[in-house]
Formats: sequence, structure tokens, C-alpha cells
Amino acid sequence: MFRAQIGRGKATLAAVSAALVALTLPAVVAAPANAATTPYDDTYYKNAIGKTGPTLKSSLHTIIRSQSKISYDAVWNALKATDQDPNNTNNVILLYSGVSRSKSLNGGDVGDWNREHTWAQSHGSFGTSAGPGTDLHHLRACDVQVNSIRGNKDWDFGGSPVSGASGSYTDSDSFEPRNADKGDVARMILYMAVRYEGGDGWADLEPNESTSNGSVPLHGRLSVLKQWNEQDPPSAFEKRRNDVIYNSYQGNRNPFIDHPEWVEAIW
Ligand SMILES: [Ca+2]
Ligand SMILES: [Ca+2]
Repeated sequence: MFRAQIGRGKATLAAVSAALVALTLPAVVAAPANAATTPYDDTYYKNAIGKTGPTLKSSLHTIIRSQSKISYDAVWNALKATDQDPNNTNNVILLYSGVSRSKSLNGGDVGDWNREHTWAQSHGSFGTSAGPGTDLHHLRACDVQVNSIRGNKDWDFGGSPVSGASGSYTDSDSFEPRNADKGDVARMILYMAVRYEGGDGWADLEPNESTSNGSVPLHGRLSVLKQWNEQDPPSAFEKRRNDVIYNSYQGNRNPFIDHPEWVEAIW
């Protein structure tokens, strides 16, 4: 049949060729080898699918800026849900160490866990009123002393081992999370960069290459965060916490947990 159609002449051949192109091309464009597909692509992300660069960033901003906000006090109980130990519902898993600790030990004393702002509050001076300072997509349960060591440092490789956070390193101007947390940190920081674009009276948060950002609304180093995103793909823990934040607290998602390849598509 195929041979017979070609035999009828150039017009038919052109039509067959066009049909073949139409069949194959969209599949190649829509699904690069490393692209994830999620249940949200046809709904939550439908206006972002197929875009790249600044257009993708802008579309994602419009999608994720629609959210509920919680108080800083409510963050305590939210973290008990989002950061729950999958093997022990009485505990949370702490960032930078992976330690499992009782949910009831939230507080400010040695041995307690508290609310770590992966995007340091001082980088944009947004404090803890409802907004970026209470956005669960960048807040994690963390040991009080480890949180203090991280301080407001930028992200980079290198330094000395961090006491109480095996596998994490720090020097005078930067912090390197343990390998299992590297991608989490990258995706949290880059979520903040897309979510906060200067609207609603908040600073426009952006990544850069510096490790001495101080109080400007910037966090470094972008090239390292991109590497960490590749090196440590989204885990079941990270995906679950994205779902809990979406379904139970904020109604918005971290696009980079659903589509880690969007980091490279934007930056
Ligand atoms: Ca991880
Ligand atoms: Ca921004």
C-alpha cells in the first residue's frame, strides 16, 4: 500500500512525508531524553510546558505565585508534617545531617531542631512575616547548632567538616551540604528565585556567582547549585514534601522537584 501511494506521484509522496514529519517531530520536541513527565503537566503546568529560558521562568512565576501563606509560628507544625521521618512518624529528618529527631524537640536549645531558611533571611531582609520568610518550599527542620554554623552563608564546595552534620563542610564564606541534601538545597533556592520576582512588596530574589552577598537579595553560587541539582535528583522524601505543601499548606508546587531539567532550561 505504501509503495502504491508513492507510485501515484510527487503530490502523494509529499503528503506522506509531511504526515511522517508531523508524527515524529512533536514527540522529539515535547520529550527530550531526560525530561520528566508528571501528573501536573496537563493541568498545573500546562502554560509552562514546551517553554524555555526567560519565557519558562515567567510562566512558572505566574503559576507558583498563586499560593496560601502561613505564619512563622505555624511553620513549626507544618515542618512536622513536611519533614516527617518516613520510618518513624514521631520524628523529623534534619537537613544537612539526615539525623532523625523527635518532633517534640522543636525549639532553640542545644539538641533541639529549629526552622532553617535555606534562602537566608538576610539575603533580601524579608524577615519572618508571612511571605518569603515563611515559605515552606525553602524551610527545613535543622539541628539548632548546625543551623547556626550555616548562618547566612552562600552555597559552594569546600571547607572543614561541620560538627553534627556528617558529610557537610563549611569555610568562612560558604556552606556545602552533604551529598544527599545538595540537590534539595539547589531546588529550594531556585524555587525562591522564580517565586519572588519583586512583586507584593518583596525583593526580587535571584541566584548569582558570589559567596559574599551579605544582605543583597542574591544567593550564590549558581554554577554550583546547577551541579548539585544534577548530582542529587529529587528523592521520594523531597517529592512527598512538595505534595504535602501543595495539598495541605500553600497550594503551590516547587517546579524543579517535578521537573529538575527546568533548571538548565532557565539558567
Ligand atoms: Ca536529595
Ligand atoms: Ca526572582
